[in-house]
Amino acid sequence: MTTENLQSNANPRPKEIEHELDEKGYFNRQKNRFTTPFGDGESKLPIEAGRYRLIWSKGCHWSNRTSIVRELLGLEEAISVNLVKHGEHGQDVGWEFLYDENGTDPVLGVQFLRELYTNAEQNYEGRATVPAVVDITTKKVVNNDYVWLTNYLENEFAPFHKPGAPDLYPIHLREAIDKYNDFLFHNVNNGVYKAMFARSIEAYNDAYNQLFSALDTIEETLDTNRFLFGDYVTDSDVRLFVTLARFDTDYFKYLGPLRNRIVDFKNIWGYARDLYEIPAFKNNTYLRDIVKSNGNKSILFVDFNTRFWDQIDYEGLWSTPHDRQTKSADPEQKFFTGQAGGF
Ligand SMILES: N[C@@H](CCC(=O)N[C@@H](CS)C(=O)NCC(=O)O)C(=O)O
Repeated sequence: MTTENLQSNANPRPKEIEHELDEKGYFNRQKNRFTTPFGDGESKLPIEAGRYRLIWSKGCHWSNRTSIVRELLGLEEAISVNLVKHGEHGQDVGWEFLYDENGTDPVLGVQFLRELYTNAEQNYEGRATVPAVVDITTKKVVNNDYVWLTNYLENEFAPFHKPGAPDLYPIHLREAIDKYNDFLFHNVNNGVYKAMFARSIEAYNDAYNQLFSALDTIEETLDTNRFLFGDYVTDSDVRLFVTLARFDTDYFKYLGPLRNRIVDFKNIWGYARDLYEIPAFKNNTYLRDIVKSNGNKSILFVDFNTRFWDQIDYEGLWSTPHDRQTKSADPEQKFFTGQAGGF
């Protein structure tokens, strides 16, 4: 795409460092703008197969969790997807449909994710983020509420689940899963960003300590549990996995000197590989894209990823055997489908 062409419908992207830092240098994430829930009733988004399109990006764990759950539940026919990425034109204009012919989403007919946000709200001023669920009939973003999106797919979209789909959000565990997800959000999922975006050493230290303390707690849980809630994968495991997949591959570059890597946590690392074996996790985890190498190798001081991304077999590493099944009373099954004895 030429710069001229780009400028005609692109808008500058609002910057986190201008809008999402408090006076003490702590990162405060913007609120999700489109939070209308899916479900029955006038004030909700109707549940219909083929009506919605999920926009996500390979590097973004907030959106990756939704793409994994969509495939785990067999919702590929009911909810279509497309990927966005950033252009290499040096302009900060946010997500573009660059995987598509002419850089245009074939269903929605737009080049920039931002267009779908402004279709929904003409003066939308926030960052146009993924995940974004777009109503194909109106070409408007209708939900970007990454907090609850996977839960909508698990509950409200149940009529479209494949036969034998896993129950990732069993009724009797919902309260506990919600609570755990909140812990994961503050300490791990957003915890990494609080450390990476902190602009005062005080804010950084707080976030860093919180993050590693949470990882220590998780390591302990996974010493006895195969997955966070025992023998079967739940929504919380998806949320933890997507951050783990980015830790030693990408986040380490911005986190500063690491106390330890994910591969140094015996239980967490085995657990991450156990999940990676599941096709829906593997198919939606683009390790090489996460590693991202966009630097220049020909100068002396080059970042680790740029030097080595083509020499490290990330997929091989993530596929090394583990013995996590020994921690389960139902070692052959990773999912509760409602058919087994109980959760
Ligand atoms: N919707 C949330 C979280 C989702 C999010 O931050 N997604 C990132 C990618 S991981 C994104 O789309 N960023 C685009 C941008 O900042 O322009 C937010 O507003 O902070």
